[in-house]
Amino acid sequence: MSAPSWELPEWRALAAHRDGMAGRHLRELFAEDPGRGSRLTLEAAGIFLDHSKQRVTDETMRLLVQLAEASGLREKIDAMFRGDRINVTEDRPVLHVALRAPRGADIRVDGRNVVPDVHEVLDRMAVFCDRVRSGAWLGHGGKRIRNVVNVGIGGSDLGPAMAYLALRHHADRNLVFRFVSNVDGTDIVEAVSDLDPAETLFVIGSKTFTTQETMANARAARDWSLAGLGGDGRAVARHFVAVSTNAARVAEFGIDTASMFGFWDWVGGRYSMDSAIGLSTMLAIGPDAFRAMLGGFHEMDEHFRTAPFARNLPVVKALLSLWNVDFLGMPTQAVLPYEQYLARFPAYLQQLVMESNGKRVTRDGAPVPVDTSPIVWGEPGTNGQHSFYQLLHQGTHIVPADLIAFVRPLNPLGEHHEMLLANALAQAEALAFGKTEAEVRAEGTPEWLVPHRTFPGNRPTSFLLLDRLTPAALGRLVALYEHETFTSGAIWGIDSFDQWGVELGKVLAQRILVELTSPGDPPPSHDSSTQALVRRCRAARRS
Ligand code: G6Q
Repeated sequence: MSAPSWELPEWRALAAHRDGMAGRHLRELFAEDPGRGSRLTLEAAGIFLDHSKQRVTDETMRLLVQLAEASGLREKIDAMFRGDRINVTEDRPVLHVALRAPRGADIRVDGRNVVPDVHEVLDRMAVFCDRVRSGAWLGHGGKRIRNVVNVGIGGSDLGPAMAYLALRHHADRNLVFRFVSNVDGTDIVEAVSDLDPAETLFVIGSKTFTTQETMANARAARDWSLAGLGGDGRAVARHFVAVSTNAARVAEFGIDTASMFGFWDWVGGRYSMDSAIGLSTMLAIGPDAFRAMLGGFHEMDEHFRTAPFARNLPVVKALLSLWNVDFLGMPTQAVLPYEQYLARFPAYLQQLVMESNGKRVTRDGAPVPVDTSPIVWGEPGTNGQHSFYQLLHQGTHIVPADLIAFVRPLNPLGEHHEMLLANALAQAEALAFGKTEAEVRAEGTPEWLVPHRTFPGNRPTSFLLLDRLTPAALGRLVALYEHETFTSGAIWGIDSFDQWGVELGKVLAQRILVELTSPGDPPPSHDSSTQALVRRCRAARRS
């Protein structure tokens, strides 16, 4: 087994290079090298990446690629695509790439080709979605389905909710979609308050079919549905379908397993929006557009699997992120889509990146002495410009940002799209080059205002430019970030596919639930703060 990345000579070479670059400003780097803006770019699978406004030189990129090579990235990519059990703590393969493999592909888990299974489920999903969309699938009272409510949380919610919004332009407008995730009753109450149970289909999405929040919401949905449909238990079959890997629990809940769409334990929750968990997406955009989205994913998979690292979009993006986090000491990462339909994309990426790489030990359990996942956050532009961009431009923290823009609008309207694009381009320019004191003075600014009106610049951005937000484009974009996340995790030597960090809170919540609802005062079993809060909640609810 190779040494951890931070012990490699390639890591030390990058640290020395960073020290040599200290104090260099993007203004100088661009002035010295006029070709930089067109050279430090990359294009693949319909995505153009301009990383010339990152704080890197050709030498930085060369050293970063050497680190990727020395850290065994090639072997790790091959192991994932081969179906090795790379999720070591859960002893599972990681094969979301099989979800979008073409029919004839051969990807094996324990000797069995899983691609035919994937297509069998996709075909069943297509038949079901066509029936609902055409009105052939009727509700219990004979009405056609007008509303679809996806019930799920985490990976069973963020992907479907993000994708529905992202692809809304391509969706059937005769269907209303709602997404319920939170165990806060408000979520489901508000989601169904204006819906007719006779026209409402629930998609219960849960890989395990045991998640507390989803099961509570699924039960509430069933109660609401049955109450509105005269209490006939047979109505469940017409108004509930399940997406899960757990047929036994689905049957126990009362959903016929004929109305269940399966997936497999080698699909992680946050990597599942292109599995049957995407049933609501397929209901919205139809089977053909869903397959086009899968085609986009697959295109990026193939690029990632085959392109040399220096020309490999996910690898280059991961290396830039590693450079910013571990060498330049910038722990956060903003994602700024200049596309309203991508409003939930930053939230989706928060889970993808931070649940995958928010880890502090290697796959062998040894502490990682360097920073791992960046803290991902963001909002669509131009809204963010009138809010937190102040900090991006003039704050004391430096926040690297991905700006994502599309050349062609989905809703052409006057000059709106040109204004949108102009703003995206202008922000990247302003963040990189800022405005010097001399420039501010030259505008006749009074001396006392000069520091306030100066922009330091040298704030790194990557600019991602795509043509149009189609289903295929969304597939390429999501796969880009999936593989970027994989690459970063591989270089840090961590398990990007488990999520033990969410367990402790779940266990404690179960215990506190009992204490909140027990008739007598519970014995002290917590720290004094938690204990007092439990007592206060109990007292307030009694009064
Ligand atoms: C994702 C995580 C997590 C998971 C949810 C829902 O990678 O595992 O967010 O998706 O906890 O789990 P279920 O789909 O099993 O309900």
